[in-house]
Amino acid sequence: MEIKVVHQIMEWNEDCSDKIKKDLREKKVCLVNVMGSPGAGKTSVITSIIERLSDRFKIGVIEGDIAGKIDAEKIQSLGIPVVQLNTDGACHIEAMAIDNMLPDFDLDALDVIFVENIGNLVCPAEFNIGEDFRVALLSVPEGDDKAAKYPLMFSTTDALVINKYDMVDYFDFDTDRVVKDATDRNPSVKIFKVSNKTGDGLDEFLDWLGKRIEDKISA
Ligand SMILES: Nc1nc2c(ncn2[C@@H]2O[C@H](COP(=O)(O)OP(=O)(O)O)[C@@H](O)[C@H]2O)c(=O)[nH]1
Ligand SMILES: [Mg+2]
Ligand SMILES: [Zn+2]
Repeated sequence: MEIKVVHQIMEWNEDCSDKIKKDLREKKVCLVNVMGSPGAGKTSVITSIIERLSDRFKIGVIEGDIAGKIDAEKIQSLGIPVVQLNTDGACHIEAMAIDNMLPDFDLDALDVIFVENIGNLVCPAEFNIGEDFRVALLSVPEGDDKAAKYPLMFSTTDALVINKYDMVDYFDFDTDRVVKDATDRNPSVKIFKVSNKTGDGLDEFLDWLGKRIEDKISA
């Protein structure tokens, strides 16, 4: 007789992710999962979002890091409610951690929570954390082969931000290749070329992001 195999952790994670979605829908709060390599610019892009969208949306942030609270301190200095999640070695965030952290926020006073996931192009993409949508970052210095090498990250994201585009002339970075690799697997992905240093490309990205948040909290 065949032995039954149950994938406990993933199923548990999915249940918890669904619960978070339900809880946040009731509170009309949108959750955005921001992913990418260490140094891709996740904190920088969240900072740009706060600077440009906080007159329109009430924003909260969950900062995921293996250790420390460097990024949470940056966000707090902008006057934004933030909670730091330390995974103490774990390389991704699971839904249960988010569920445990939500009571730390006044959800009635928020429109959107951005979660900065652990810097990693692999397993964060495997775990839903109750997000309404995903934003994946790939920065120019990481190289143009990453969408092909880490397919799950780029095939499950709603938006791909190609960050540090101010550096594109200094690297052999074939943007068309990234766009092709990402869209072959994920035809509906929105791709933005952005520089958080110069601000180029941010308007297009923030237009899209603002509409997605608006749709979610007015639904
Ligand atoms: N040149 C350039 N540097 C950037 C850009 N975005 C972020 N950085 C720099 O990249 C480094 C890592 O950024 P950070 O936001 O901390 O990345 P994270 O680890 O993904 O959160 C920092 O030194 C940023 O100043 C960009 O668009 N252009
Ligand atoms: Mg960071
Ligand atoms: Zn992991």
